[in-house]
Amino acid sequence: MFDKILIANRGEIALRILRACKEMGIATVAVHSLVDRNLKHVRLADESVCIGPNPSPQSYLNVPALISAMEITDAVAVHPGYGFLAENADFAEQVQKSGFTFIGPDPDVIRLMGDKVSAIAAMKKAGVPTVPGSDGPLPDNSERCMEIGRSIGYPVIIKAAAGGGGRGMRVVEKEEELVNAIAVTKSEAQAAFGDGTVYMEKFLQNPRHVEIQVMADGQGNAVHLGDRDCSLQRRHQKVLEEAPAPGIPDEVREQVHESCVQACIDIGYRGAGTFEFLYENERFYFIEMNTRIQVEHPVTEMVTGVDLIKEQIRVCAGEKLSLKQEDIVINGHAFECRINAEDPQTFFPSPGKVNNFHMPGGLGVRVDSHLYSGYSVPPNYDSMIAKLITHAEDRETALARMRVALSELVVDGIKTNIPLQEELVRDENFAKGGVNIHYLEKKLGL
Ligand code: MV4
Repeated sequence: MFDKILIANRGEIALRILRACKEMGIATVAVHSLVDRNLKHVRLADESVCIGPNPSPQSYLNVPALISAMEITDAVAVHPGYGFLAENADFAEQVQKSGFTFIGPDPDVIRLMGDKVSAIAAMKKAGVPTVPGSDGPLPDNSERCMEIGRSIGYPVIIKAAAGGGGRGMRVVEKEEELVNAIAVTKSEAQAAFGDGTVYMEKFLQNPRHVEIQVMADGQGNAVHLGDRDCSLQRRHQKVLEEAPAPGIPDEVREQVHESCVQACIDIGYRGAGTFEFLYENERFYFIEMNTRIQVEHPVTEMVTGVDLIKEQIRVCAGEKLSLKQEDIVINGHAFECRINAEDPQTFFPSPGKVNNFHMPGGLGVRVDSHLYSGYSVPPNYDSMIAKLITHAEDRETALARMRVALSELVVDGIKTNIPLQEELVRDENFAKGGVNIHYLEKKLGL
């Protein structure tokens, strides 16, 4: 096992990783920007290194500073968390070339999944259901593109191969708009990602966002840990997630789970991963794979009882998967409310000092947060300040538990989205289960 891990992240996920390391008896190095010197995990880590000024490009994205920090502290592995460098294949490669271990899949696998065209091809080959589409980059030929569009049927969506997470895509309603839409998406993709490759898919009008959690050891063993529904989102930012995804027929669910496990084995996957699907009319359609631990991983931990961060560390240290598929049982239901420092009406970030912080508690209540009374939320980073998670024997009870937990939560001094979350956990349609990806934006009148 690793002697010492450097945590290349901040906030709640850095604290989450720190806790896993401590449980495993692994020494920890926290790295932080200037403004982050008082973060909770920095105080609790065995060692800490200031890696640069506040802007992320000069600190949390500063690869030479991170590698230097590993060298001077004798850390042997780096956990990237989510965001920042978590899915940067060049960073993973630099880490390896410097003689350290990147806690994640091989750089080549990150690269394969980072290019959505190659990711979809790999998934299709492994038997994962995909969206009807161009099955490759669009050619530089208008006639051929129009033929592809006609064979798929309108509406279609043009996506950048280097995009993902909602960046670099455009819906096309009819053939007359196709050629222009391709040209615009291409030039935007070239400017944003330095890669103008685009592909085409059938545009699904009212899908849900359902994702499958996997864990693999890169030695031929892989398991799935069930699914999550993350349909409640605004501008591609998830707001409230749950596990398992409600109302999916057992056969449909089992088939897609198995296809994800097979795909992990096919591509030699190692670590934690998430297969993102659109789900519509009882069918799954693969769209992207995330090669990192995700924000919403706690709902899966609550219903499976598996510590995903510890397992991720174990398999990336070269151990065989400690889990067998038959030992993974989905127990009850879990919700996660993302608590953001933002105006609940305008969604504008609201940094500043938290005068008072009161955490909810009780059976089946979990709070993943780096907050404490007196902490100042800096303006430089993501506005998420806490994740409130509830777990119970069934969906209704877990949702009732969330209503109680939210009513106990106090974050004083800054604006937060707690009022929005209070409204969502009382929404009748959400309570029924299975709202689609447009539900929240429609409710908000966007
Ligand atoms: C789609 C789609 C409909 N049809 N692809 C947006 C984020 C990126 N991961 C993929 N996205 C979408 N791809 C096809 N063929 C609709 C979306 C989409 C979406 C997906 C998941 C969660 C929220 C979303 C919000 C708007 C659009």
